[in-house]
Amino acid sequence: MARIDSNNEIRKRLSEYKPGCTRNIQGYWCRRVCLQLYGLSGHGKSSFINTCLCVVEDKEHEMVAFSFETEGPITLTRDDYKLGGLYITDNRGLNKLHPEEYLEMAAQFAHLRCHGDVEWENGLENTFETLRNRIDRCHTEIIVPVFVYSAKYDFTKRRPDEISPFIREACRITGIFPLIVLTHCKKINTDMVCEQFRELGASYIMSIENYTAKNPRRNAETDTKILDFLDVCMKKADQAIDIKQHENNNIEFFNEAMRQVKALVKDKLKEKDAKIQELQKEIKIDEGVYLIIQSERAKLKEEINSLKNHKEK
Ligand SMILES: Nc1nc2c(ncn2[C@@H]2O[C@H](COP(=O)(O)OP(=O)(O)O)[C@@H](O)[C@H]2O)c(=O)[nH]1
Ligand SMILES: [Mg+2]
Repeated sequence: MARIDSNNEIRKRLSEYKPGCTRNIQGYWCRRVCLQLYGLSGHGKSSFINTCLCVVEDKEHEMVAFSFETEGPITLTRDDYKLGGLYITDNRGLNKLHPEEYLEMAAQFAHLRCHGDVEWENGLENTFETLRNRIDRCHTEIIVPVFVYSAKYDFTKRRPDEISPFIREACRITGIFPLIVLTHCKKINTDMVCEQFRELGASYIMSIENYTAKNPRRNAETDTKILDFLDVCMKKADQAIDIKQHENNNIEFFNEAMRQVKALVKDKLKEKDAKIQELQKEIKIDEGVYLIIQSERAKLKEEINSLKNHKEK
């Protein structure tokens, strides 16, 4: 009974939540707190959103954010969902924890991505326009990074090294150490995975079994975990709002923006170099043909001259 009261208390706090309110610092710069989920594709990000939505709204499970059984990335758009006064965003899943995904992740955490289409605009002009339009976000939004990892996947020797930069970078950009959500935990002992994440520096790790189409029935344990998690998110966000009010967010924004532009320019230069090499090859071929024609012409000339001489004799 006490727990139900406490769950309803958290639901009420969530519905009334305004950035900064848990520290009595409302009216400050931040107008929006967004929990940004990230992690490998198929690890349960969309399902986690659906789980949070039905728990916060205290209703039956529904597939609001699309979730599929698949190997490839399915979430191609970044959509916001409201959890009371918080927002939660479903990002495109990472595929292989490759460096190019690392750059994309950094852009998302640095307020550089619009919602909707995930693809980075092509062309420098569009990129600059996007940056100009996004600058206001770094003054009005706090991002709480949430790393989602399925406990059914082995945390092999390589995994911590692969994941570590994604955790550290999200922390550096947002100022908040990512909260870890372990999914698929029903039949799995998560002690080892938790330990590995702790070694990477995580202090908040939650293990849950998402509500899904196959497992839609809500239970008190999962509901409580989700609400406790969201309670922690409100507190972490307000702590960051408090700290960041004295910081100049422009510098972080521009540093990240410049890093993105540099990467884009480097890519474009690579493309141009490849094209130049291709054209040079074609020119060489043309030069070869020209030399053959010249030599054939010279031979013909010689033959004509010798014929002429022969005739004159
Ligand atoms: N058993 C179980 N299945 C899950 C859990 N979370 C997600 N799934 C399933 O895993 C698949 C991929 O989940 P999805 O939420 O689309 O992953 P995303 O790519 O990270 O958004 C779907 O078939 C889900 O139903 C969980 O905690 N337990
Ligand atoms: Mg998804």
